Amino acid sequence: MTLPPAGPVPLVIDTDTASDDCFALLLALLDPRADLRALTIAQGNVSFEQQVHNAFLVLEVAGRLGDVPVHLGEREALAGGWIGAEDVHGDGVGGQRRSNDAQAEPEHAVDALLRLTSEAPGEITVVAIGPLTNLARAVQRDPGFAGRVGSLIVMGGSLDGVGNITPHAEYNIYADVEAAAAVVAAGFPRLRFITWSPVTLRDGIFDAARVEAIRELGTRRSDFFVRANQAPFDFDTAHGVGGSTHPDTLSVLAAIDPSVALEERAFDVSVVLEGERRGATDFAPVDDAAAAACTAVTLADGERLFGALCDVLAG
Ligand SMILES: [Ca+2]
Repeated sequence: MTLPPAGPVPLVIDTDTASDDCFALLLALLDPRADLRALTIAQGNVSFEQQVHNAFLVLEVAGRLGDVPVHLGEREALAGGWIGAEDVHGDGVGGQRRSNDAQAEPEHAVDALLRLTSEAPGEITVVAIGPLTNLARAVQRDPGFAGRVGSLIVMGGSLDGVGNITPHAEYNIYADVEAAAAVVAAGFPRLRFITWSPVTLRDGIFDAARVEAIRELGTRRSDFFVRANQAPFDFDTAHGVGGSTHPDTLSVLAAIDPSVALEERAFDVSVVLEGERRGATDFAPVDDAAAAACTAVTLADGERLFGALCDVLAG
């Protein structure tokens, strides 16, 4: 039994800002249950500079420019290189451009993660909705980091071995496999997963009717959503998914609204580093929750997810 938090949940979101990341950020910026302390940008979906652009566009759309610091992080995976997903996301915002020239903080994302958790040990929920490079660097730099994170929610992996960038691997894990392995081995005291399959594919889909309902809200934010969501909606529906997928938004909602997780179970987890299953996540159920490495949401309330995002897009 998880009791609802007493006040707004202090959050840091580590993001590869494109499409669903943007909607997750809108939720974190506008839902009164969230107290977003910082954004940290990780290499991922689209080019790093485009991701930075998209983050400032989202702050503008939310009316929160200047309120939340943006810290730039790692531009390549731990092992070097960058695996993008521009075939899914386009530029991540449907060609929309920001009209502000706000600047990122001079402090690096990894330094910000270390500092913010030192200033409030045990209090901050980190929601990681991109590849885990920044988190892994923080773990490498400071062995005490993991113990200072109150809760780490990772969007990544699959409970049933179904991938989305290879037949076996989910994108966020695959885009920095070594980082994911370092994070799951780091001993975060409360590590929670929102996975691609089956949870996102069953509970995190916005079909055409939902997208139309958002369009009909008729606000700047709903227009932003519809345009930024078009490319992934087209990609996903062309690949047999019944709409666009929203695991990042679900991850943020899980941080601020425990009731969206209808069922959450304890697991041990390992990341496959070698061979054709490189980037796969092996989750093994554990009876003793206290001894488990993590939990994973196994059933989520998709209507609650849709409603929570509609609430902030309607404003
Ligand atoms: Ca993401």
